[in-house]
Amino acid sequence: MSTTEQTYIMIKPDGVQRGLVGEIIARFEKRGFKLAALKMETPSKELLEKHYGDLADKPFFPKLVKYMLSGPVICMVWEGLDAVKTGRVMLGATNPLASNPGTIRGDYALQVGMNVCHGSDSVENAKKEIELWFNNDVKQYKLDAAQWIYEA
Ligand code: IDP
Ligand code: MG
Repeated sequence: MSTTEQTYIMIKPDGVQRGLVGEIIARFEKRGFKLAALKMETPSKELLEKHYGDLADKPFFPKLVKYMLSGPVICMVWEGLDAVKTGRVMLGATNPLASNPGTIRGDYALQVGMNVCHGSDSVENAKKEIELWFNNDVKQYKLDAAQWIYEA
């Protein structure tokens, strides 16, 4: 059981513009995850093309990059038990119309090209994304509440 798994979560430009930053952070905090890194960033085209490199040959790729360049984003690393998979569950399905209510996309979005947030899809990709966006500069500290989140 790893309570130190980390995931890269990003609030996309629409999430920032729509005032969802606090709400999204609150959901991860309240769930019990530990905030390990946080910044606002206006990413370059090159950075975004690297981040979404696996999708480079998709027809929607240019539109995706344009969307992600449309304003600042919030970059975060959240840490805790099963953080990658649980983060994805909290985000909801890629297409918001297929996302359950109670998920971020299921509560706040309607279209795939405006789906508010990003979350790593595997531990391996989380590692790559944390290196890409934070150069691995994540904080290490003890979350005192952990004793009330994790069983002894
Ligand atoms: P994910 O964000 O749920 O991991 P991916 O398949 O990795 O989904 O796609 C990355 C992002 O590209 C999506 O979050 C969405 O913003 C955008 N995207 C994915 N599929 C489409 C599409 O069919 N049309 C437009 N944008 C898309
Ligand atoms: Mg993805």
